[in-house]
Amino acid sequence: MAPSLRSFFYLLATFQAVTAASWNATCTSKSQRKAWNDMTATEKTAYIDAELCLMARPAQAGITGAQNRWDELDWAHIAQSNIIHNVGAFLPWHRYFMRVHEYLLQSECGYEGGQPYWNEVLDMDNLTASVVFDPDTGFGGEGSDCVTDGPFTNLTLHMNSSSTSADYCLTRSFNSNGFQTGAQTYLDECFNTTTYVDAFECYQVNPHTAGHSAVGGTMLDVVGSPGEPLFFLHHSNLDRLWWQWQQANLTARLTEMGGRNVPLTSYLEQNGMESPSSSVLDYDGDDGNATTLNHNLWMVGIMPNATIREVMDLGGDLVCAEYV
Ligand SMILES: *[C@@H]1O[C@H](CO)[C@@H](O)[C@H](O)[C@H]1NC(C)=O
Ligand SMILES: *[C@@H]1O[C@H](CO)[C@@H](O)[C@H](O)[C@H]1NC(C)=O
Ligand SMILES: *[C@@H]1O[C@H](CO)[C@@H](O)[C@H](O)[C@H]1NC(C)=O
Ligand SMILES: *[C@@H]1O[C@H](CO)[C@@H](O)[C@H](O)[C@H]1NC(C)=O
Ligand SMILES: *[C@@H]1O[C@H](CO)[C@@H](O)[C@H](O)[C@H]1NC(C)=O
Ligand SMILES: *[C@@H]1O[C@H](CO)[C@@H](O)[C@H](O)[C@H]1NC(C)=O
Ligand SMILES: *[C@@H]1O[C@H](CO)[C@@H](O)[C@H](O)[C@H]1NC(C)=O
Ligand SMILES: *[C@@H]1O[C@H](CO)[C@@H](O)[C@H](O)[C@H]1NC(C)=O
Ligand SMILES: [Cu+2]
Repeated sequence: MAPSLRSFFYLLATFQAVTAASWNATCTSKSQRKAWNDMTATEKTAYIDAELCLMARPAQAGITGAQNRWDELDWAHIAQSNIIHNVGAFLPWHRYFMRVHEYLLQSECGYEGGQPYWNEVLDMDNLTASVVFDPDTGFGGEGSDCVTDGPFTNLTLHMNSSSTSADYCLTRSFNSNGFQTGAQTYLDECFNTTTYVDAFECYQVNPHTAGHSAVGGTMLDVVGSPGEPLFFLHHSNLDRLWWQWQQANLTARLTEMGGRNVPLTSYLEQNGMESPSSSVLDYDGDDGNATTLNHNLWMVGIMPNATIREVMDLGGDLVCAEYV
């Protein structure tokens, strides 16, 4: 090979080595998503540092009031909480949200790993002893006014259900009892379901609620919980559970979607949510009242709209990840 050509390939290889981030291109190198308890101290530090980087980076999506990338991610969830929960798109929307978060870490904050997950079932016996709450290598512990130790001490959030210029601290209040619906018997029950509709309802009600209740505080806010960094570890774990369910009959479940596309009135009332507006419903991509593979997944302009079809395969071009 001519020297110039060789150095060209050398440069290309170097470039690829430091450029972990790839968006929606042919999936050749999947993000390795590890359990927090399996990560080295160096890997944990890299992830936490990248989270702090997102919180320090200027807003870019043109969302009124957003002061940084963290606020924008929070807003993507807040603005749509009445259309991404209690519906078929619950699991796919949150899968896409995990991917967008992971991609921002990789593309804007130099993070080279994959999105970690919290393997919650391992911590059922002793929530407070979980490695995720370690103040030095994890996310820190409780705080009823503000979290008081760890990297997110006094973390200030700016988005809530009624304002994009709020100013409040991240809080946590552990609840071991509330965590118990994440136990193995509940996971087995969900894994055992045969239709997507039964699966999503099951995963949402028990394993999903478990992590939100367990951490408490901001995490318990059905609207603004992504202000809590542990949200992304919890929802990646939930996504992993859905993927396990899909893998149990992959040929069928790579395309199996369904369920209502507007939450039950009782759910909206219970959570003090307004009915979704026609500006969202008119562009949902579905023909009727059921969630389809054509359903539109919106990220408030942080990244392009996707369809549910694009996120069904965890190892497909858009998500390009695997749980290890
Ligand atoms: C849980 O772990 C904490 C910290 O390691 C310990 O102090 C506590 O006694 C444990 N609780 C139970 C019920 O084992
Ligand atoms: C967090 O805020 C409290 C109250 O304002 C303050 O006393 C404390 O020093 C702050 N901690 C850090 C690490 O900034
Ligand atoms: C949201 O923040 C605004 C502005 O600080 C405040 O007035 C409002 O009470 C907050 N809403 C909720 C639901 O916390
Ligand atoms: C799984 O489903 C089968 C058939 O419906 C039932 O007999 C079994 O008890 C279920 N197992 C679990 C763990 O839910
Ligand atoms: C996979 O799902 C399809 C469609 O529901 C079904 O016909 C088939 O029996 C399933 N295969 C297994 C191994 O469960
Ligand atoms: C959609 O509406 C039809 C007619 O009211 C009903 O039979 C069907 O169950 C609904 N589908 C969903 C997913 O809610
Ligand atoms: C993306 O989805 C949003 C929400 O439904 C919609 O308002 C917007 O027009 C879509 N953008 C594009 C480029 O299709
Ligand atoms: C991913 O790429 C495909 C093919 O170019 C395109 O149709 C699709 O809109 C892209 N999706 C996202 C979310 O970027
Ligand atoms: Cu959510």
